Amino acid sequence: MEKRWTQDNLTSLQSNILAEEQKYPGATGEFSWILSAISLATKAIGNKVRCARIQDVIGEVGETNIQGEIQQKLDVIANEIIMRCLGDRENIGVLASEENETPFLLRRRVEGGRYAVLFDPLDGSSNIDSSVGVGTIFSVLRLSDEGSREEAMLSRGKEQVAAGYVLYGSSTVLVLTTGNGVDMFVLDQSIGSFVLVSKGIQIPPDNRTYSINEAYTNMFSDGIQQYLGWAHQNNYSSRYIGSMVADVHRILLKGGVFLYPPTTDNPEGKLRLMYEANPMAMIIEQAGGKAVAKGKRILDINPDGLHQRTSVLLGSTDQVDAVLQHLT
Ligand code: AHM
Ligand code: MG
Repeated sequence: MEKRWTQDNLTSLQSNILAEEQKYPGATGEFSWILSAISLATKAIGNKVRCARIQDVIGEVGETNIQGEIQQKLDVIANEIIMRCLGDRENIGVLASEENETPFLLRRRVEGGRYAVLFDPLDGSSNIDSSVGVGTIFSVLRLSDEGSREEAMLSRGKEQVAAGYVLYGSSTVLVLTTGNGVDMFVLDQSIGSFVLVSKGIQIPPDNRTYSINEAYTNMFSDGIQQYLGWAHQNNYSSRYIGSMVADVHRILLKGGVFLYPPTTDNPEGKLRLMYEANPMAMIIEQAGGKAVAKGKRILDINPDGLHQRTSVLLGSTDQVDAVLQHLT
């Protein structure tokens, strides 16, 4: 049962993590270090996002990233902030980003670098010039001893030890799971801290709302087109921001289903498995929902590359199942 927090019991992100760690004998406190760095980085990124058009942070830098996508100035700024905030954390061995072709090897395992942190520094950044909600997505994995730095982090999503996102929306919201439910924090600007507002979030069922870029309908499979036709006949509503963090956040709180299926242009899907689909899938599953791609649980996909793309179908279990019924 979701428990709501009030100002009467003010808990910061930091104290919540420390309290959670104390439940596990032998916990080393390593997460506190990683998550405090993520918290610092996202506060700094949020600050830049909120200065759009006041400072020179909007527009394209004239470069494309490894995905062949045009980089926005804020993509680059957000990436640099994360590198600066996480780069000196002693237990982070590897940092990998949507914006960098190869991951940064910070320190080897024998030097204490036990974790990889993978992130999309500013998801939905093509929306930034119209002040739409954008976000940072992150995934934390244990590094294996085997292989190159990239191979060492290519674990399935179900091996993630933590996942989360920060939505820079009308408020700045941090959603986090460490595999023990989903908690939500809101940045209280007056004290500069993420404050716990909701613990053990569960996605509500029975919300007939889908979130998909419906303009691509002719490029979707027959099954997806049939689902959309069925939804039109069955009193569905549609919400699509085009910023995954904002769309998924709405679904986490209100229910419904998010789809980014394969298209004829992107037959593997558009979204990235390791730092978009996997962390979102872990959050959604931890909140009682379902996340699949090509009929398979996203968290079970064996990755073959850091920037691998995947289709995404996630949300309330009943609404994901309603889509799957049309895909057989
Ligand atoms: P990005 O990581 O380059 O910002 O792209 C990912 C974004 C998602 O936030 C969003 O769900 C999707 O791209 C929207 O794509 P489209 O414009 O094709 O609907
Ligand atoms: Mg993205």
